[in-house]
Amino acid sequence: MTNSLGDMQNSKAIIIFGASPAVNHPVGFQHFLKAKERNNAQIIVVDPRYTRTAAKADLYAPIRPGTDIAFMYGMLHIIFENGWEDKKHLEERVYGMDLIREEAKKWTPEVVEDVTGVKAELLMQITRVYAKTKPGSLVWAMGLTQHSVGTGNTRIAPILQLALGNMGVEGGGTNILRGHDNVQGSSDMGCFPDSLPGYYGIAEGVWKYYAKNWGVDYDWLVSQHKSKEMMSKPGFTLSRWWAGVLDGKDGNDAIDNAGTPLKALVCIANGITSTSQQAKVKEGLDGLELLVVVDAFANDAVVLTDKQDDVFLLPAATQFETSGSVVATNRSAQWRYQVVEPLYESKPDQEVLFELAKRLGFYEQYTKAMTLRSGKATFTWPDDATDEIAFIIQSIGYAGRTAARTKKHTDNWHMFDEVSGRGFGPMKNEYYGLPWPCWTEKHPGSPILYNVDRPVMEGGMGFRNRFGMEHNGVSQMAGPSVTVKGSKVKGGHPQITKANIEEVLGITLTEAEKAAMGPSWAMDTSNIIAQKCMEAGVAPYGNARARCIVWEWTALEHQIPLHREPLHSPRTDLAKAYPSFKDRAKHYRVDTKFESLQQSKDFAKEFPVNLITGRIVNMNGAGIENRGSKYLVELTPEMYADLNPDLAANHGIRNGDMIWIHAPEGTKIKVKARFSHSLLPDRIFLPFHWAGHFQGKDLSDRYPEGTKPYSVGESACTVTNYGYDIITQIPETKGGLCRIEKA
Ligand SMILES: Nc1nc2c(c(=O)[nH]1)N[C@H]1C(S)=C(S)[C@@H](COP(=O)(O)OP(=O)(O)OC[C@H]3O[C@@H](n4cnc5c(=O)[nH]c(N)nc54)[C@H](O)[C@@H]3O)O[C@H]1N2
Ligand SMILES: Nc1nc2c(c(=O)[nH]1)N[C@H]1C(S)=C(S)[C@@H](COP(=O)(O)OP(=O)(O)OC[C@H]3O[C@@H](n4cnc5c(=O)[nH]c(N)nc54)[C@H](O)[C@@H]3O)O[C@H]1N2
Ligand SMILES: [Mo]
Repeated sequence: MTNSLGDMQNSKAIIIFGASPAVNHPVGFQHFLKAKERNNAQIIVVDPRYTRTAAKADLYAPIRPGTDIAFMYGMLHIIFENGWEDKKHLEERVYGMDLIREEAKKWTPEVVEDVTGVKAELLMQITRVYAKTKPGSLVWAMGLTQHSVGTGNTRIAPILQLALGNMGVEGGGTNILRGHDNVQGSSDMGCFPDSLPGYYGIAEGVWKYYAKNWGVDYDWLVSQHKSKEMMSKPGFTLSRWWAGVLDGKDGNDAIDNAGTPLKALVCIANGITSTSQQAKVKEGLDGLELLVVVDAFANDAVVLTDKQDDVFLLPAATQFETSGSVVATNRSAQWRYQVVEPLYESKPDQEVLFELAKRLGFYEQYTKAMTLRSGKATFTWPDDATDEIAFIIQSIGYAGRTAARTKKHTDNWHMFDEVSGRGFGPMKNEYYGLPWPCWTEKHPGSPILYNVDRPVMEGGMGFRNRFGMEHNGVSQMAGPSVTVKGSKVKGGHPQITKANIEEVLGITLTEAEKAAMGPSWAMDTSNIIAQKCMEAGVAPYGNARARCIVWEWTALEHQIPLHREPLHSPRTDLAKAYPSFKDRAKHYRVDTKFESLQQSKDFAKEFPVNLITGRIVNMNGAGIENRGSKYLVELTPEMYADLNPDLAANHGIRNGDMIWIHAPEGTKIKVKARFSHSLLPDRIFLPFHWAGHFQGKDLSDRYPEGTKPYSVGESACTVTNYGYDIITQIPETKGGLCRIEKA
């Protein structure tokens, strides 16, 4: 999120693609409604379903799933044709919009109507309102990401904002509504298969940086791995770990895992039942030698598997029973205080991990960094861990987010403005939660990314210089007129390194400073680079252009985002005209199909109905927490499918009938039909919060005694189709097909 929920109150137009904050972020949604009250903000919702969020909108477009890129090119087409783009912004702060402009030419309102199902008139009306009402905030969530083109979606959306000059301004920005509590924190902490904490990646130099700051031998780290080469190879993802167990046998996708299948799975706080292709997930679970689930509830994964031995369910304490820093959707930190001691025999997750490290023989190395710099005999959890993070993670500006500062913010919560995040009284000159980048211990945090109208010491900055100095002879630095307010350096400039700091900032370093300094701002634990930058009013990561082209992605055929039909498209003609990517070998260690699957069959003939999955307000994630609550279950006692009465009637289905939903993979689920006018007759909606049934079979006698939830049912993920994003491998849970029949 570039801005914040509070800042939405400054928006005059808000366009929401594939998110339903009224349901999924109901507290944050109040800021959207306040924008309406304060500024008469125009709210536009683009969603295949008429949601509760759409009910509050001024304009609503019932888009066909998986066609948002076409829709946004349609908007760009109209914007460029009418000259509504922000020309100065494009000239001085953006690179590569020409290619976008070329592509947009093809997307006339009529072509867009054919592909997206949204009437040309409506597209024009939406574009006019959004382009002419500024500042405009663009919001998205899972409706854009859970597609084979998810990454393309998340690139075209900022491009639209760049074209309109809506970046780096109050009330503007790209505002992605994050999911779980602290999910932003877990990404910052590197819960990825291809990065150490702080988005550093896993190249050798990064491992060495970490080894040094953890106080462990790099060679020891290498010795813990199968080989040095494997250390820099992305691991399996949560979406496809099971392919690692199935090992390419029986027609399953081939794997590349140093010659061995996966044998053990330790699952901490995740519903295995919320992952696509449950039949494969089940096979994966069954094939493991060891399954350990660390969870606060009896996670439904343990009933899905037929495995009898070596399945362990360890009782985790909840977040009320432990403490530490968490990160909100707008990059701000907050301290979470413990409310009660862990109940019964449960343990907080870190205790479980410490015990595991002891048994595996590396507890000392695992915890060493927490006492390394203070020289204390023992560490204090979680304070020393928080300070270790602040020390090491320079890459996104964690340096100023110490435990002490974070606690101070939480303790003085009432001293901050809800819209701007600015502090009052003793908290003056700080922004609530020190949203990153927070460059130094004196920096106030950055509430709005890329805002050049504020001094760096008040959260200002340009775009990051991440992609070199020039491309095709064009400078990637911001233009001469783009000077961050108060900066000593006029116009664009590169990121600051040890090699260029004296030249760019016009300063002379002492020998001692030079000796202490790291090679660049992102790996300078002395923090001298950042401090010198603050004195000069300069953002350490440079002042560059935002780019619309990812030139290094030639192999993946998508330097600019292009519309590509979902792997299972209801329009076989369009799947031919807009084919998916070439299949991708060794995508996070497993071969992944795109075009070969998409073009293999006329899926639409046998499976003509669009399958949409998502959330409801009284349930969360895989649902085990809520299905264990009598009162929440009463609101939705059983798993169901929403469908239009016209679609139902054509299949002889009445409201409340049980129906089968069949997927192209040959799997099926049995659920209750619920009539709904929120959907057009070509699509159905499934909430994904149930588990405990599998393809018509009730598995609920398998829950450990006393743990059976009040409601069990089919997981929607049993019928979500094969299909994964080309970069992130997120499953295509919002762009598949199905067939329905009365049960
Ligand atoms: N009550 C509740 N709140 C939650 C959660 C929960 O489970 N329950 N989960 C949390 C988590 S982890 C997350 S990630 C967030 C997710 O928050 P959201 O992304 O808002 O949740 P979803 O309901 O999955 O999807 C949002 C919308 O995308 C639409 N959609 C589907 N396909 C497309 C498409 O192709 N294009 C467009 N434009 N729209 C599409 C769906 O119809 C749906 O209304 O919610 C968080 N908040
Ligand atoms: N079809 C379909 N599938 C989807 C999605 C979709 O839209 N459609 N959305 C996807 C998305 S965005 C997400 S985020 C996932 C969500 O799916 P999951 O990540 O599976 O979501 P939760 O049910 O929130 O799982 C959290 C688990 O953590 C446990 N827990 C809670 N607190 C603690 C704790 O402090 N410690 C430990 N160890 N355990 C704890 C809970 O009991 C629960 O079992 O689903 C994904 N799957
Ligand atoms: Mo999520």
